[in-house]
Amino acid sequence: MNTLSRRKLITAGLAATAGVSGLAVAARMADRHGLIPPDCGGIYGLGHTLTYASHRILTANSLAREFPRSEISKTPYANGKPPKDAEFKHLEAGGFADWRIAIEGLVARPASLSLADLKAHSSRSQITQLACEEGWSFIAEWTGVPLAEVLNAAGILPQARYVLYYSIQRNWLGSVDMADAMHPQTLLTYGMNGGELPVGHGGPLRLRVPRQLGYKSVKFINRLKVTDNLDELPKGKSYSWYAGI
Ligand SMILES: Nc1nc2c(c(=O)[nH]1)N[C@H]1C(S)=C(S)[C@@H](COP(=O)(O)O)O[C@H]1N2
Ligand SMILES: [Mo]
Repeated sequence: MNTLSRRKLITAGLAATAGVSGLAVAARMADRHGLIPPDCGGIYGLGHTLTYASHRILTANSLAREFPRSEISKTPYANGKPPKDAEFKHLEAGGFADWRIAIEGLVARPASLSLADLKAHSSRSQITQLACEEGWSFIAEWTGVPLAEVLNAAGILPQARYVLYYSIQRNWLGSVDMADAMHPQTLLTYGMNGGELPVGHGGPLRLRVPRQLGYKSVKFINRLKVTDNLDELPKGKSYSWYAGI
C-alpha cells in the first residue's frame, strides 16, 4: 500500500477512534498533532498508528503507576551484559567521574554534562515497573533528573518533535516524541533503590521512560539529540517504535 492510501486509512481509523465528524477533520488533526508514528507502514503499521494516536489523544498527560516501597522487587533482573569495551572499563574504573552526556540538536545552548552537573538539578525519585516485551518485569525506585528540566535548561527550539538518545552500546538508539520527552516521569536516571544506578541496570546513566516498555529505557546513555525527524532510526526494526503501556 502506498503512503498516501495508508494515510487515508489511518485517518479513517482516527475518525472512528476519536469520534470526530469527518475525515477532513481527522486528517487535519493527525497532521497538526503528529499522530503518525515512523513505522506507520508495513503489515503492523495501522495497528501501531492507532495505538499511538489513541494514546496521544486520550492519555497524553497520564502518569505511569507508582508503587509503594513494599512492592520493590527483591531481585531485580538485569538484562544483558554491561559493555566490555576499553572505553567503558576505563570510565568505570574512574568512578564515572569523566562520564558525559552531550545535549545537541535543536537546542539554543548545546551542553556536555557530567553526573555531578545532572545531580545539581532537582532530583525526582519514583517507584515504577520496568516491563520487558518478553514478559518479565520488576519494580524499583529510580532516581534522576526529569529530562524536561535538562531540555528546558538547554532551550528547546520550536521545531523540536523528537528526542534521540544514544548509548555507549552503539546498537541501542532510543527515541521518543516530545510528549514523552517532557513527561514528568521521564528521568535521566542515575540512582536505583537508594544507591547509584548499577552497571547491570545501565549505570551510570539510563533514560527511564516508564510509560513505555523496557526497551525504550536505554542504558549507558551519553548523547541526546533534539530533532524534527527520525531519519536516523534503523530501517526494518522488529519492535514497534511506540511501546506505550
Ligand atoms: N544499552 C542497552 N539498553 C537497553 C538494553 C540493552 O541491552 N542495552 N535492553 C533493553 C531491554 S529489552 C529491556 S527490557 C531493559 C532491561 O532493563 P534492565 O537490564 O534494568 O532489566 O533495558 C533496555 N535497555
Ligand atoms: Mo526487553
